[in-house]
Amino acid sequence: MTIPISQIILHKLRMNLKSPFSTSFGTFQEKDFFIVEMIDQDGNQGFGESVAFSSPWYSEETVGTNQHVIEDFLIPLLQKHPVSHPDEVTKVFAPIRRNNMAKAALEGAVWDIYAKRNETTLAKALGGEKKEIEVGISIGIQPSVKDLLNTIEWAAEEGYKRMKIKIKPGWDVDVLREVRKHFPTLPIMADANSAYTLKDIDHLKQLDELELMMIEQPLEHDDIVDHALLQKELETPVCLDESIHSFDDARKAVELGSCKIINIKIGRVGGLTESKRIHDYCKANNIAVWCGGMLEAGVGRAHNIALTTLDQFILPGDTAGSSRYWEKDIIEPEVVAKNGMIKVPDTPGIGYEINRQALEDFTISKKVFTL
Ligand code: OSB
Ligand code: MG
Repeated sequence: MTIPISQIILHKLRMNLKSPFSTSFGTFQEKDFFIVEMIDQDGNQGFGESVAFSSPWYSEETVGTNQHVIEDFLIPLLQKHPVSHPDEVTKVFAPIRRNNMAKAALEGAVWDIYAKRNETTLAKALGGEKKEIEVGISIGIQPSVKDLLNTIEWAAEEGYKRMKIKIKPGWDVDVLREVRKHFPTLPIMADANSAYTLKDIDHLKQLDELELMMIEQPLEHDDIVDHALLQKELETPVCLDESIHSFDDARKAVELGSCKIINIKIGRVGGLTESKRIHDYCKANNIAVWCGGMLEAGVGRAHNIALTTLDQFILPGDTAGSSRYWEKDIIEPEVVAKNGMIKVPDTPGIGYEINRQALEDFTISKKVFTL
């Protein structure tokens, strides 16, 4: 039986991060993004969140390109091709190249509505069994080493299971040495967001003495060849983020030896169905995966939690609690991480209610599409 989608509502939101978040490519403070609301003929509501940012720094997609692609291409495809299972959405969207975050926002809403129609949780609909998930935290580039040490100490007290420290040239080996000195046994890793080239091999090799869990995306955002050369020279495992946009990207990177670990972001790979395919391939090939983050509001956070219940997500992800990012989130209850664990909700779909008042308060525009 097809899922009788009757309406899609695109909510454009603006939310302000509690504190600026800095990476090697730029700083985030105010965040504009889309929440997709989908309504079926039986009155079920499904929600998805686009993780595209306002500027094309992390990838080529933006809030603006999402709007164009969702309105002018993806919704018309859904109007023409009804689906009976969310896995079919990937095929319906296949004629459109890339634009994975736009696709994932709609696909996520279809998954939520599908789980609700079947009176099951999104986690179970995906095949996940964990009752709680382990999470870590991503710490942006700080004004000083002292600030970084203080933040790590706070995160350790909160119980986060691993600390990811953003690095860039000039804020890397020396800073991490200092961190290691103060926290000799803490699980730490580094994320470079493509700030280095192969010319930096000797510099990066110094990281090997610090026993990092991994280094994430040290080289170009679109590279898997140079990463394979780098991984041969480094003892520290390489984890790929930006370079992996699909199942085939993951397969090729693993075959080339470009990484030992993969960060799966639902938006970057075009949805939950593709995320699951990458997960299954990594499981069969003994590659550890974890769930990345894009400074999501509650809806995106809920999708990340559901995905992380799959069993090859053996490393703590970046899905910290709502209060790490927002004064007020758009879901109820908000996501709470206690001792680095998040309880997987057991009510149907994403398992969190939308806080309609908060959604409205953060809305800057809204558009309704009838199917
Ligand atoms: O590289 O994982 C990344 C934030 C924005 C863009 C890219 C990245 C990040 C993070 C933060 O590391 C993850 C989070 O806390 O949501
Ligand atoms: Mg990253």
